[in-house]
Amino acid sequence: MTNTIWNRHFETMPREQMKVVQSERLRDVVERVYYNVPYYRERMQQQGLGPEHIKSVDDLKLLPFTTKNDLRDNYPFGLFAVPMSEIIRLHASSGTTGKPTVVGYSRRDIGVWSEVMARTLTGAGAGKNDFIHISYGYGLFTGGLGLHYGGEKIGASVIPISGGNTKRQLQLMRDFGSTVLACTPSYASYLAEAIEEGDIDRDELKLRVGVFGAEPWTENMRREIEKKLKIKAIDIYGLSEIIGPGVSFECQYQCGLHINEDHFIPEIIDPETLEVLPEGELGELVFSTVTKEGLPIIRYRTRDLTRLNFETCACGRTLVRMNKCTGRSDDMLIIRGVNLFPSQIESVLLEMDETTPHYLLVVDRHNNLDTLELHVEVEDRFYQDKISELQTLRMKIQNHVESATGLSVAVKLVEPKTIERSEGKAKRVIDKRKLL
Ligand code: DLL
Repeated sequence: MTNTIWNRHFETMPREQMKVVQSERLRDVVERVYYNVPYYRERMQQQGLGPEHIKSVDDLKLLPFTTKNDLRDNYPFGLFAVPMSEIIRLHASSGTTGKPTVVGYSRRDIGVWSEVMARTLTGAGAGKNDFIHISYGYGLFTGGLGLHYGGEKIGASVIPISGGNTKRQLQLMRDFGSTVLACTPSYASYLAEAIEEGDIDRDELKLRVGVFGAEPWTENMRREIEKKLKIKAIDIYGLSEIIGPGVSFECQYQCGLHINEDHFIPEIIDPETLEVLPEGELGELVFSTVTKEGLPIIRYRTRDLTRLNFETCACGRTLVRMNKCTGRSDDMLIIRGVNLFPSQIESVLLEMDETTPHYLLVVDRHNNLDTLELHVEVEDRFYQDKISELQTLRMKIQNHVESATGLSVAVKLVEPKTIERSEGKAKRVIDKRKLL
């Protein structure tokens, strides 16, 4: 039988002992951020806190939160805790407006990332005899390289194909005999459809498991993918600010995602009151990284909504499990695996004087691929212009939005005052995607 636990010591550690490990590591990281990151030192001093006040994980609740905005305000490297000479990798993800969130890794951080990804892939049932077809994007996005390092660590044969060109993906999947597919769940559905309609038969492929994440997906979608692709579909979760993929992963039992809590300590808070909620309640997930060197982060508000389960799993792991994430406490959208805040669109429009800041985003899903349409009101004076000028303006908005967000978008210009005004919170998004 294949070994499905990569690091038995930490993954099956008695909970009391885990608390000791976490407390020791927490004391260490608090000291590191206090002395090396002025931002954290100031925040702690404002609260009258010093490293000596944090003795165990029970004191976590005393520490200040960190948000995406804090990262943006310290753009690009202001929260790094080691000199740049120690940073060997940078990644980035979308910020709420123009600036991305930048994350940096020391050599040891890359080692931790490989370790947690090795646990993830092993938990999914992958091993050194597998061929891992990685269709997550390579580049500033953490998906491709995260899976890549984990795949190499477990000794599998890694195929860094990245995204795009579905026909070629399927051809190579068949020719190389890929057994593990790593991509977003929506791309997995798309591939399943392409197989149904294309020249390659499912039975020519050796796929047996998929590791899917980077966006929310439902149990129905899982069943659909499992049926069509004839594989086991495993949910994997993570975020750039914490490390990338590798924060938590499902095991063969598919009953919650095990958090690598010897590295990332979770809490669940009420997003309104910011109070820590009792065990098992639904709320916003918060993480503190306790081993990261480059960008250690304290009480990071993920905005993802879920609940925690501390019971030992049938697989033997004692690592706390989080439920599948299905919602967020902010307005971030995930479109084709790319994170998008409506405010990013707004800031593009505000920079252009031909448009008004009234817009509407329409998100939909066709053939299992997300589509994005942007309706923009143009200034009155422009609406009187010739069609060709409106066409030029449309292309200009499209180019600006695409280069700011990295997403292709269909722009539709609408007459002034046609987008519904709201007295309360403006309705900027219509999300028609039915998560199957
Ligand atoms: O999406 C990292 C990743 C790559 C995870 C590949 C899994 C696989 P970001 O681009 O920073 O990082 O986006 C993080 O994506 O806060 C969630 O809202 C969402 N997300 C990630 N995984 C899942 C999942 C990567 N399994 C944001 N289910 C997170 C639901 C997910 N949402």
